[in-house]
Amino acid sequence: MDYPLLSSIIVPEALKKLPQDKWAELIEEVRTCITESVKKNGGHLGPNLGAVEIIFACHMVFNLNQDRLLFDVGHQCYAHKILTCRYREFNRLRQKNGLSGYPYKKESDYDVFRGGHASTAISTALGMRCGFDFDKDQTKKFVVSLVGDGAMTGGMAFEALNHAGHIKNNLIVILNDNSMSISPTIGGLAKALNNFRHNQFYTHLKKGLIDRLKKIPKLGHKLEFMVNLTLEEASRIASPAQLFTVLGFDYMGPINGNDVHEVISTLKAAKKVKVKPVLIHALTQKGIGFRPHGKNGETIIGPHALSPPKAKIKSDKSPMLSYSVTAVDVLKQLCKKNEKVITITAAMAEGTGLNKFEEVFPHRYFDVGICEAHAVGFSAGLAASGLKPIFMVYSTFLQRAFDQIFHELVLQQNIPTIFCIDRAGLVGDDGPSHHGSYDIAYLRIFPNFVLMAPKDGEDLKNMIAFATQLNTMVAIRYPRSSIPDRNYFKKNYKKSQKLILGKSEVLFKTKDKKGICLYAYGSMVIEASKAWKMLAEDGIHVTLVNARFAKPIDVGTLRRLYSQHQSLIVLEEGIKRGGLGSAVLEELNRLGLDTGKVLVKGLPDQLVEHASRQEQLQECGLDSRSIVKSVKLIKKKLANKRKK
Ligand SMILES: Cc1ncc(C[n+]2csc(CCOP(=O)(O)OP(=O)(O)O)c2C)c(N)n1
Repeated sequence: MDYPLLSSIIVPEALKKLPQDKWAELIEEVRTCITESVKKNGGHLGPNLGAVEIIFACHMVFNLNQDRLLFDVGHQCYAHKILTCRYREFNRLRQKNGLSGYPYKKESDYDVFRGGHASTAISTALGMRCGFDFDKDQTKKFVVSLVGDGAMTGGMAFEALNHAGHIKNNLIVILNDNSMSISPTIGGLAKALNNFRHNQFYTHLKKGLIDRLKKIPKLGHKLEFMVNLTLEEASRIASPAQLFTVLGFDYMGPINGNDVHEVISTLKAAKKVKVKPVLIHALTQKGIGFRPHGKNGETIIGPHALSPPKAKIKSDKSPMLSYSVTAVDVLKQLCKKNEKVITITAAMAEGTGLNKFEEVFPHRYFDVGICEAHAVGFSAGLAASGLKPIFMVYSTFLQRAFDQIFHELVLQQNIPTIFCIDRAGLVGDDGPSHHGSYDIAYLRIFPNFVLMAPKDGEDLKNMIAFATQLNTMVAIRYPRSSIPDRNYFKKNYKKSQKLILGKSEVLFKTKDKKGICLYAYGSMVIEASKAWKMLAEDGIHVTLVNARFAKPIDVGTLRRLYSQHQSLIVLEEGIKRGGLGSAVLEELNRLGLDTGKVLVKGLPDQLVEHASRQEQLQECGLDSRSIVKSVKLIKKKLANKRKK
């Protein structure tokens, strides 16, 4: 693909020299560059196409080598990457060693904060703005944050707005309002924004009146001013403007966020406001310029790409079901039998598959918006009223609700709530902001939590049903991956064992007296099983255990396995520090046993960058081949020891 205008911009500042009559052409190049890359690599097409003009305008109005542009979530920053001279690498977006799908400071100084989670950018921008005020050389720097209407519904965004109104400095917030989160935005704010968006009457009335007044000689301009003022005031009474002005913001808008000239003139006006934060309300269209059938009519990309891509499982050859889809199927069955079951999502109905549940049970489903902390509090309330809430949530986003897990659930002692934790483990191309690395470690510390992970669809089904019978808090984690073939484990090992609280499932027991035991949790069972097969082909027979529980752990079986094997390898797709491996070490230590026999293989104490999930598993030594290597290495070491 040729990008003649983009290639002429050697440094981002050169953009300002681009003649106005070339702007539309450049914007078209940016859109093509985005679409071409997403077509190949997946990514957030809709939000990025919708934000091109706003980002272009920011580059025109601000000096972004001095001023700061912060992206909320960061999933809409592609135009910014392209305009900051990264368009050549853009075709490797989200690939191993390629560009990240989010702002990333290591890539460019124009990326201020690394992104991924929602509702954070007003806080960080306000902090920076205040920080600059401490240094006389930096007080003139502008700090701008670009926030979507979905992200604006998050608690942290509201907290930051509240604080910004109090601080009274010239923070600029651009509300990119496309009336969509991933699905349509939820809640009262969304409704107010939407009403305003559809209030064509107001906009037309104002424009028509002013155009006519302008024609009246002399008096026209005075009247125009008064009419403008009156209509502005009238609009404020029942509009989101009221919310933002009450909080202390200067509200500008609504403007057409896809009209570059309108955005530029509004940004220039915002720069002049000195003692108040400004909120620019920009209406944009998600996916604008998107041609689903390409220029020549060929289908280039599925419509879902207007939202973040669903759990596309690139590494798997067969069209197998994902854990997410299976979990929702199980919930639908369960719901028919148990009228107390209620499901909750925090704006991730599509990603978790819960939209399919809503189609069948709309009254047993809540989407609370991008508000995980609220979702946990809300679930606690549902449970306290006798229902069985099941919160379907990505592991990384549940982190938002750490204190609510403690205060609204654990502290209450009898609030049985279920978390179905999706994307638990490595997630592939979204990278470190989205890995579900920490849930085992941060849930294991709480009393009365039961932590489970299925090895396959049958386990998942049994675990969800089992969780609804337990009178406590339960977390079931599963990966961003397909479910193993339903006969896989039956074919290779004996019949699956009944699910009993705190009991693991021994799939194969070696007769080798100097044997090694693989103690695998959830998604690691399939990798361990593949390794088991490869090892068997080489004449090495290891014990294979499906741990099933990370809390309570199966101390009895572990003790037995410990005494019957030369070495125990714990495998988990979660952070090594504090995870299941730590739990095993703690228990063995408590029993006074030598923990030197135990090897813990899990996620490292560092960030794992974007790549495919399979590449990441390999990088972390968690794929079947790496497990084989570890077993052989231990065998060798043990043999050498015996020789000495
Ligand atoms: C804390 C958190 N929860 C959930 C998500 C998943 N997520 C990514 S983008 C998005 C929608 C954001 O909507 P909006 O801010 O309106 O931006 P748009 O995509 O519409 O431009 C969601 C829910 C997230 N990134 N962070």
